Amino acid sequence: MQGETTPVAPVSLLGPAAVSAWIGLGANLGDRQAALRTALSAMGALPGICVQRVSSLYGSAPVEAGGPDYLNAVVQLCTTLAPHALLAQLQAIEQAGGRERPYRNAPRTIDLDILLFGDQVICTPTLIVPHPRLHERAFALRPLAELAPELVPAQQLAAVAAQRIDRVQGAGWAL
Ligand code: A4P
Ligand code: MG
Repeated sequence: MQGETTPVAPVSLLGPAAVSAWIGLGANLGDRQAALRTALSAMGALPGICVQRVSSLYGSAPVEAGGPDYLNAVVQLCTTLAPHALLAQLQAIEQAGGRERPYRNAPRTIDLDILLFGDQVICTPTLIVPHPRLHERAFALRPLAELAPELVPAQQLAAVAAQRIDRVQGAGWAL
């Protein structure tokens, strides 16, 4: 029909076995934007990972945590890595970014969480996907909904509407 477009699945340079993974990025210590940008380019440099899309940058009040405001964003990766291998690579990037873990939800230079890994449901001692607190957090849901509204039910966004979060910059923050 004229005027209608057919949705086209994103073409992956990694081949048909590649899966879309959605990663939440957060930082509330040091040069937060530089830390997010460094983590993003480190992800893109890894074999078996393509960065497909990057959300806007959001400023957010700490949720269930103290310390300064966060910068948060979500990126869509395409990857041939298995989920635990991806987690290990993300943790290595966190370490390189000076991440310290003195106590639960402590302020951090960089946090990289796997929010979704394709449509997989994973429940192991070291990895739970979808991320177990995704649905409770505007700082993850808002940028995810910006990139993939079909993945975020409207009632989930409504339920976190009281959490303070502001879009501070478009996707150009990543350049
Ligand atoms: N782990 C299990 N599942 C996953 C997953 N899907 N992705 C395990 C990443 N890691 C996963 O994580 C602790 C352990 O969770 C890891 O060893 C891994 O095996 P961590 O990164 O050491 O600690 P964390 O980040 O404090 O834990 P977590 O569970 O990611 O924390 P949350 O619940 O995400 O909360 N407020 C604002 N405004 N913005 C934020 O970014 N972040 C948090 C962290 C709290 N409040 C915040 C923000
Ligand atoms: Mg984490």
